[in-house]
Amino acid sequence: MTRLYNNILNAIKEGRKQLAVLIDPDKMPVNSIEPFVNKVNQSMATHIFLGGSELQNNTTDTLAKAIKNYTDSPLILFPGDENQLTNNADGLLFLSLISGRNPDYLIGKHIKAIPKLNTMNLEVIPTGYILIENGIETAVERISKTKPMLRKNTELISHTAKAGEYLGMKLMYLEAGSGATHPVDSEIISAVKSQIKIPLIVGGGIRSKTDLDKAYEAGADLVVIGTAFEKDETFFNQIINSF
Ligand code: 1GP
Repeated sequence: MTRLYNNILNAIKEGRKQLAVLIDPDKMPVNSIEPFVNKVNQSMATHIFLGGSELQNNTTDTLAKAIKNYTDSPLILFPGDENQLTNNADGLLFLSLISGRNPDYLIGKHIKAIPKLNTMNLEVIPTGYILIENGIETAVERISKTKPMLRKNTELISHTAKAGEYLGMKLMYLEAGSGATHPVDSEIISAVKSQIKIPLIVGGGIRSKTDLDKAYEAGADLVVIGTAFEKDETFFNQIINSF
């Protein structure tokens, strides 16, 4: 079952840039889903991602069900741990935090997820996850207890991505962290893009149409934006019919 992944590859082949709107379950009340998802539907967004590094109240399952009522866009889980898995989504980014050396986030939590995943029908997409320094400590750094890669270490970052590709990962995700003050630099995106053949996702701290275009121009195939939509839903107006 590789429908979601093939659609990502096809979009790249056809020169279509992709955008995922990230919904953090802790910040999205269920009764706000309908108006929010309607805005997503009218925008250039191609995917909805659902998840957070650490959830206070686990409403992922209820939210996933509600989201699917209002959209045909693919809903992909972006979970901090196995408790956020639900069969009400279409797919799962099976993230391995390859910028860090915490075994729990490289393989440990993945093993714990298997009993649940075996009962589900999600399209599981192996994804290399690389955390890049952004100026402030983000939730991923705090919770995973790993240090982000330094921005100046462009070569090491691109070698890490290449190693992930050789290990069989199907997507590579450059992450500055949710709410980052400094999105991933264009130089880093370009350097990684020139090393790998798999699709490149970029997220963290992207707050304007200019930031978005910069990430695409540097080589991002799919950009993820969460905070900018949470803080100001009028941001959707900037990206309506952007293609
Ligand atoms: C976080 O990359 C995503 O994992 C999105 O980040 O919330 O800063 O848009 P923002």
